[in-house]
Amino acid sequence: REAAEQPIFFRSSIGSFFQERPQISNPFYEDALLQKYLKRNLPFEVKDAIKADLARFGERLVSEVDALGRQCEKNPPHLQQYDAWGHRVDRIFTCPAWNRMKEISAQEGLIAAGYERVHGEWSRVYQMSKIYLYSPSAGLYTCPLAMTDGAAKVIESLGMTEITENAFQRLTSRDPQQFWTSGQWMTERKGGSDVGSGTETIAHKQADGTYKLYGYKWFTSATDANMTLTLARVADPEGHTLQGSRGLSLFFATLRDEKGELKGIEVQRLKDKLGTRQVPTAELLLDGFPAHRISAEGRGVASIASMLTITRIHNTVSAVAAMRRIIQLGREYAKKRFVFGKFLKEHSLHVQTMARMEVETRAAFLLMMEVCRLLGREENGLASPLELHLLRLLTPVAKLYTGKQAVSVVSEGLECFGGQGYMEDTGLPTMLRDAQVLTIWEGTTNILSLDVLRCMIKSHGQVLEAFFTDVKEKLRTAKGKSALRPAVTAIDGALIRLGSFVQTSTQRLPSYTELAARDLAFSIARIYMGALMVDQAAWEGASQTDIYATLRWCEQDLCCVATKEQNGCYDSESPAADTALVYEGMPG
Ligand code: UCC
Ligand code: FAD
Repeated sequence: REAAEQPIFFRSSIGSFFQERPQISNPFYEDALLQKYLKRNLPFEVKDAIKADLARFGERLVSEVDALGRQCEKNPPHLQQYDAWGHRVDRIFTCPAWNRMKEISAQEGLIAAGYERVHGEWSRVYQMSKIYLYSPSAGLYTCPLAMTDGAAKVIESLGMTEITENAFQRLTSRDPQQFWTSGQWMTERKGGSDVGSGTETIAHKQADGTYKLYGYKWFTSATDANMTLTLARVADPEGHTLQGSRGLSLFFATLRDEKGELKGIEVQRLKDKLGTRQVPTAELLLDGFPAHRISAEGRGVASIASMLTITRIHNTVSAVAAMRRIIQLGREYAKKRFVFGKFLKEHSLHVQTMARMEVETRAAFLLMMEVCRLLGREENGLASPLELHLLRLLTPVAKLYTGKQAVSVVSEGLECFGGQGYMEDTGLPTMLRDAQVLTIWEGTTNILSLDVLRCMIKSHGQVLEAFFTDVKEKLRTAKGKSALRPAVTAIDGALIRLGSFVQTSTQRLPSYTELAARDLAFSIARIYMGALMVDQAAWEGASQTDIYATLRWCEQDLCCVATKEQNGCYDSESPAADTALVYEGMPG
């Protein structure tokens, strides 16, 4: 017991101890795995330029961007619907920091880099590495960027026309004065997943070949965008439309006229959201919104699919980036926080908790990079058929799995700061709120699991064959490394179980496979991530930590689909049992 000469808590004196806050430093230099990935994979001629740019950008993030991101959270957008004299004006106000993010995004070429293709097949790895570093500091400006990238991809894929060429130049511009962002309006009140039956918006053809759209878009994010891509049903001269997906066409439109006024749009309200509060997300009434049809009639969903690929990859990048940032902050904090006689860093149980988060993040990072690499190869005409199948399969797999991981890792990460992790003004709760959306928008976990089935069925199994071939190849190259043997054995075993499940399930009803879809997608994710980790750890430049992380990852249940005999729950009796379980005690 120390005898206090003077009380330290009295009147205005609030004690002398203040916990030091966690600080970020250059996220590029702090990211050992990113650096190893670039060192291992980038060809000599591009390595130095990319690394130098990422290191410079990392400094800019710390010195300038991170504070702007915080401003975006603290000053959310607001809507002015009427002016003082009662005129409907529908102006969305965003804070200066949000507007500055737009300029920075253009200057840094965050979209341009993907389309200039200066680094050939590595252009996407370069661009996405930059966005990965940017994301946790960006105040969710990554949301409009994702949709902007997606729109550029759709325009490029459909072939440039007189109407879309200017838009493409702007979406991919490095000049802040020229740069445009795009929205992506698919969701209506009846359905965001089920777009085919949910879309009520009708397009009426005008004499000049353009259209006017009438409908209600229930979620439109970053509605401060310059343009949008959206879906609607073309009405015939009698006003009839075709229902279902086959009735949907894709439209391009700019939002405002020369005076900056919205054209044929009423902003009904801004959404009151759990997170993503930095982003203006609106409900829009389209009341004669002028638009151009850019897909063939009835090919709307198929034409917007390339956008979904890009935005789902961005979602993955944001998920992995959030995990990486919470670990960077958490480990820095653990060096400063002193409890029970030592720093948190010296409490093995605490470090074990963070090590588990690190294993998740490493696996997710490698999957993210693989998808970006495949995208770059596809866009540069270098992808083999096997790689094209993998890109199609791994895009939804990566989105659905990393979204779930991000919620769990970021939640654990908040706990690493104790009560402070729950305090708004630390900025930490924002990370959890913003992680939660990653599992919902751009397709929920179940919808993406069904997308995995869709691509397996549509390719007549070739997508899955590519998966098996590639995993086996990755394991083969690592078989000589004795330290990795337990991991290789675990993946081998999981692959056999998955293979036999797929074999038996093809003889069953589609409803059986549908019930297994989520477990199947999770199994594909875990096995593929394991294979990527083995591959990384088998590299001659790998470190002991790569091996350790791989072994830890492969300790989990890598194949979580099961047949009835293995207590699987996908047969014809399961839905009734599930329903009884869920609805027990609920009247009606
Ligand atoms: O949430 C949104 C924006 C959020 C803000 C941006 C954040 C970005 C991340 C930033 C991080 C910070 S925008 C709304 C997103 N909405 C969705 O993702 C919709 C979810 N629902 C689906 O994905 C459904 O599966 C649908 C809508 C695609 C299902 O439609 P259908 O019409 O029932 O599907 P079909 O009939 O199976 O497919 C129609 C065609 C087929 O091609 P064809 O006709 O040639 O046989 C499919 O193969 O579309 C093709 N298709 C695809 N192709 C469908 N999905 C895909 C796909 N994923 N890839 C390639
Ligand atoms: P529902 O389809 O009603 O889903 C409810 C639940 O049912 C989910 O758990 C889902 O997985 C499950 N489910 C649905 N169908 C099936 C099935 N066949 N089998 C098994 N389970 C199923 N949309 C846009 O178009 N543009 C935007 O800019 C945009 N911004 C958004 C911003 C935010 C912050 C949020 C939260 C959403 C945004 N959305 C946007 C909408 C978003 O894409 C949809 O909310 C999402 O796709 C889910 O659709 P839903 O809300 O209709 O959910």
